[in-house]
Amino acid sequence: MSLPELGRLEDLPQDYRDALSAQNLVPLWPSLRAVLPPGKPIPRTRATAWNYQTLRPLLLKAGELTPMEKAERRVLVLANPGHGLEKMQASSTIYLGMQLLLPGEWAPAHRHTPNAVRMIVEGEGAYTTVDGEKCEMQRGDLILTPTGLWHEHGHEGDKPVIWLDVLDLPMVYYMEASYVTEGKAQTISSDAAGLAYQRGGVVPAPMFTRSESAFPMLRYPWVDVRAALQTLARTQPEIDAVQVAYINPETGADAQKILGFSALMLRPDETLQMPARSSATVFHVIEGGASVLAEASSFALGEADTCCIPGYTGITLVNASATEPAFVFMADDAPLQKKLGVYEVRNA
Ligand code: GTQ
Repeated sequence: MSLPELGRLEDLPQDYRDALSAQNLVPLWPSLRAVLPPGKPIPRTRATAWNYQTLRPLLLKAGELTPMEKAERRVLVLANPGHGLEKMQASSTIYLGMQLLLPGEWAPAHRHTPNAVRMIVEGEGAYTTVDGEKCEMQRGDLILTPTGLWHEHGHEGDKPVIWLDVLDLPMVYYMEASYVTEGKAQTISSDAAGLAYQRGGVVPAPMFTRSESAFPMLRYPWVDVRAALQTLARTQPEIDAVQVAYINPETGADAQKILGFSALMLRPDETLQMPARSSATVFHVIEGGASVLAEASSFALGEADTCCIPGYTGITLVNASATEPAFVFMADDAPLQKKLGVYEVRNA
């Protein structure tokens, strides 16, 4: 059923419009259909892909052009043209950046209100210290930098290290709650506190006491996540999707409060139809190749390529190989939408 057409701003006498403006008043009806479109939102977020082999030399060039002291964080932001590049957002809530650290460099300690995670893309020997815990960075590892925790990055290896930053910065910035505090180098208190969580089904419980830390596990090593996916594929071949969620092992809740993270194994030759969900989704290929098809868009992603698909869009993923699995990291804003009561899944 089509909705009745509403009056336009131009239909109103100019002196009346001026009188409204002078009092900081705005008539709703000319804009009502824009803010409450029928049936489904009109996203600003455009389906967009970023090719790693194209952005990599540009990021390495930034390493020549801009020393660490002039960057603090040497990052090229994966910006969605639908929002305007200067907004530095991949979707309405998600920020993506590729960060470069060269051998011997140090990105100084700070803490901020937005939550971050790092997905390590290439290189060896770098580490990030989060709340005193030294987390080594290896390909495919996910490292949390939750809101308010001190963090700094260092590099003891001999080749460039690159990782993907995923932050809820656009959301926290929109709330006018985004700020940073600079700090001194942290004293490392542990380099393995999270290791005690790496066996499913058991958690540390000294003297029958469980951790009350809001973020008990900061590093999710890729070797373990990959092994979990392969075990799932082997033991439950009938499963709809070989997918695992990154969670807080103490509570079982999402690893962070605003953005959600998961890893998916596409079996050889697999085509996976994902229902339209209200949340926007980011895909980043850890290993292999995958095509992402979403309405009129289609991206053939290779290793380390990244794309963002707006919400309310059905998505089909296709493994490009008939013989090898593909491994894909995903980020979305479903935890936020669920907390706010606006999360939806629309089955075709
Ligand atoms: O590494 O702390 O991509 O503070 C953007 C803001 C990374 C970081 C980003 C940040 C960081």
